[in-house]
Amino acid sequence: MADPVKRRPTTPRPPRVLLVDPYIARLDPMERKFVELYPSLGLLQLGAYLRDERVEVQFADLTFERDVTGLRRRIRSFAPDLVGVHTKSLTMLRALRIASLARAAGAVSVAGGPDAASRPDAYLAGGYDLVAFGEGEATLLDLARCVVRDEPIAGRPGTIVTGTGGPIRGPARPFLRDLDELPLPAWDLVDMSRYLAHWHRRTGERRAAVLTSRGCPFDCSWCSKPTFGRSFRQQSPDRVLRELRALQNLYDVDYVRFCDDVFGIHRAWIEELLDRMIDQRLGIQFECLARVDLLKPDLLKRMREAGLARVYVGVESGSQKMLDLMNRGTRLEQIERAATALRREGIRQFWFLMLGYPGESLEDIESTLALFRRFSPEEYSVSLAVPLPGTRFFELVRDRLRSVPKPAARSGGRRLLYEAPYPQAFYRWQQARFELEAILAKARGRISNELLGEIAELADRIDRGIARPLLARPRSSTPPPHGAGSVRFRLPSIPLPRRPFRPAR
Ligand code: B12
Ligand code: SF4
Repeated sequence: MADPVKRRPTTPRPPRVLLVDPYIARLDPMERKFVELYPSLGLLQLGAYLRDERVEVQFADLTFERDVTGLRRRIRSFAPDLVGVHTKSLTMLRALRIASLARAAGAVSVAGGPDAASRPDAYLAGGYDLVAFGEGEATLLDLARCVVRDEPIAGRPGTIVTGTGGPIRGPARPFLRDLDELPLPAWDLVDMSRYLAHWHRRTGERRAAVLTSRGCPFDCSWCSKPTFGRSFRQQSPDRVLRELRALQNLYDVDYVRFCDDVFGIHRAWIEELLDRMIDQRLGIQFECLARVDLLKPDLLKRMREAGLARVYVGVESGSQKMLDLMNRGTRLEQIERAATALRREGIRQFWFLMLGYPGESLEDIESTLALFRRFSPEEYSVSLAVPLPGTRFFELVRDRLRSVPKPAARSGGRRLLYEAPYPQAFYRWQQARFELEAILAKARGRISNELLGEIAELADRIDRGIARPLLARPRSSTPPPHGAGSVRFRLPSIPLPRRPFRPAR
């Protein structure tokens, strides 16, 4: 392909960039039930960075849209030089459609974000002029300038274009050295009031998302980390507090989701942040995703004092063998310690569990269920292992991948995507067992323990006497029926120690 930039006339004006988040909440089967809506932090950060460099930026946020009709109009009216689209596997098909809208309007289209970086060929073949990989700020600015100056893009750092002899991949761009230098996210580019109203309706809180770091040094075998790899950088506690205060002042935010891959990797850093939050009586509640090895009881106490209300915990499996196979780097004792401390502190716990990872036996599934029974987390998600391109898990099962009909690409990994140890129907039954277990836990105190025990035992008997003989047979080559692959569940009423959040002092 000719260099896409060659199509553009030379122009002295500032570049115009339209950032697009192709995610449409109402079309996401998971989000319809469990909506976690926040504007894309990556794009908000890119928008702020470009604007500081005198690029004209708009953001087409499809989150609350029905389809791409409004986007088509937006492209026509703004006439961007560059249309930059954020990609996740869930939104790939729509992202490809947007490339054709950009092309029709004569704009250069660039796909960035985790999915395009993991499988650039698919985006280039699907109509994108180029794919950006790695950290986006400097790359997108460079591209915008190249486009208006009519300079060639092929070979620029952080980009991939299609050349006559195959893809031309520029060198990787070094990461930004100091995250504190990034401007605050450009919240004004999206309609924050819609997000805040959404949260207020759902929870009574005004929620926003915040990132304090980029990357993760751990190495779980199923984790896709195409952008930051195993690198890890974090903002100073000062910078984080500045962002929190800005959200409070501008949008009256009272609850924050820290979106870091893993929150509080360095003990000294998190202690300093927590101390400041407590000292300054910030009064913002928060939730975060954490690893059980980092959630030490004394730290959790401090986190609760600073406003921690809920933690997403990557438990994944109740079998040490499986944790080791996943290269998770955590131990069952750490799960038990963290779950106990969370319960003691009255902090809600949302467990991520995974079924169907290669090597998982019936006994391993049973151990996971037993752990789940023991701790009854308030919320959980049991999903089927999804081999994401670019991961070791993907390479491991590459020859066992199942061809997925197109609409499934939109289903957000809700079905078995590879020939797992057992057929999908068996995993669906196992998911139902977790669901039953959660219902029984919820009913504790309202129904006699004897009856609850009998129901649980009946389910175990069905498992051993019917489900296993019928469903846990060696895989056949016939594809199992389509259907849900992930169950997320919320337990509203497990009694927790009553410790309402109050800023210290
Ligand atoms: C926080 C988070 C969420 C939050 C999103 C909050 C928000 N709105 O930002 C929530 C919980 C809502 C979420 C949901 C989902 N997530 Co998520 N999420 C993350 C997480 C942990 C951090 C994302 C983030 O903010 N990163 C920091 C920013 C700065 O980085 P970034 O977004 O990658 O953007 C940078 C570059 O990629 C690049 N860039 C990004 N876009 C573009 C566009 C252009 C044009 C250019 C040039 C550059 C560029 O520049 C940015 C700045 O440097 C990542 C893991 C990770 N580390 O990326 C997973 C991750 C992105 N999520 C993932 C998935 C699968 C999902 C879901 C599909 C899960 C599901 N089945 O429900 C949904 C999708 C819903 C949606 N809205 O699209 C996967 C994506 C894998 C893939 N190949 O698609 C990831 C990588 C996790 C993983 N390892 O599997 N997620
Ligand atoms: S799953 Fe979490 S802890 Fe493991 S590598 Fe990915 S981001 Fe890091």
